[in-house]
Amino acid sequence: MPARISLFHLLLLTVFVSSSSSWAAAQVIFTDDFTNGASASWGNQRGDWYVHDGVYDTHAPGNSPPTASLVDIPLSDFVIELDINDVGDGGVWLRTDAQLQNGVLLVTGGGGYGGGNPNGGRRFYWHIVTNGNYSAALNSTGDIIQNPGVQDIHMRIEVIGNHYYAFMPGFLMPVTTLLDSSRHSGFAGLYDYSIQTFDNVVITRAVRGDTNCDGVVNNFDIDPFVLALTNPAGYHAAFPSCPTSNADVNTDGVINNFDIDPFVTCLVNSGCS
Ligand SMILES: [Ca+2]
Ligand SMILES: [Ca+2]
Ligand SMILES: [Ca+2]
Ligand SMILES: [Ca+2]
Repeated sequence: MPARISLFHLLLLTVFVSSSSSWAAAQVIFTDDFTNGASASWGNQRGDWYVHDGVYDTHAPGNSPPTASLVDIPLSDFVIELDINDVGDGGVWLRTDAQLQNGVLLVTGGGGYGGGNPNGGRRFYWHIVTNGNYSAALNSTGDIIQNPGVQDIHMRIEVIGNHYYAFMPGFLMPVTTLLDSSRHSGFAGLYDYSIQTFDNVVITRAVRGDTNCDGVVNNFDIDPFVLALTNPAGYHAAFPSCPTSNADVNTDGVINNFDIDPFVTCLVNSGCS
């Protein structure tokens, strides 16, 4: 079995690869808890964003066009985590251009406005924005927000390769995913069309192959990689702030034996190309 041979190669690598063990901080590149106003990195492109009570909100929520405040850091593969309080209609911009004409928009608390209440949405889905035009709602969940307009949620969105994953605590699998090859980089930000507010935004740069999230790819990543491959829940417990997609080295959306050979290639090259 080729996969077993490759695992054997991994074991050999643990013996033969000499590693420079440089500890780097996890690749967190942006945080804001809005304790002292909003970071100067927020662009406040649409909606008149402001901070009150330690959270980020709009004076002018809207969806035509959707409001936006983007973090001015270009991103390709990354994870954004955030708290959404009183979740209603709103969402998270991903890999959008600065003009908001091309990008991906994850809608949180969607599906409510059809009932006339932007605070009543219970679903998550995606839009792909192309030259200012919005796709239909893609890959919608069912009604998974139990108390829209009231409930506070935590979200973790992973963006790697052509794959977008939206996670919520309490769900083992992503609540919804998107496969799209139209965008490779861009900005991340927030969208608000309801009473919901945002807090505790953390953006982490994803590094393929860096399965222990110390910022480098070396043989200290071998054991975590094998753990991610064989025991995803155990991996997430051991490295809770690490993008699980770092182990999806061939970026096909799943972590399996087909990631082993690409991972070995990344190891011997001290990083993935
Ligand atoms: Ca806060
Ligand atoms: Ca709001
Ligand atoms: Ca590492
Ligand atoms: Ca894979």
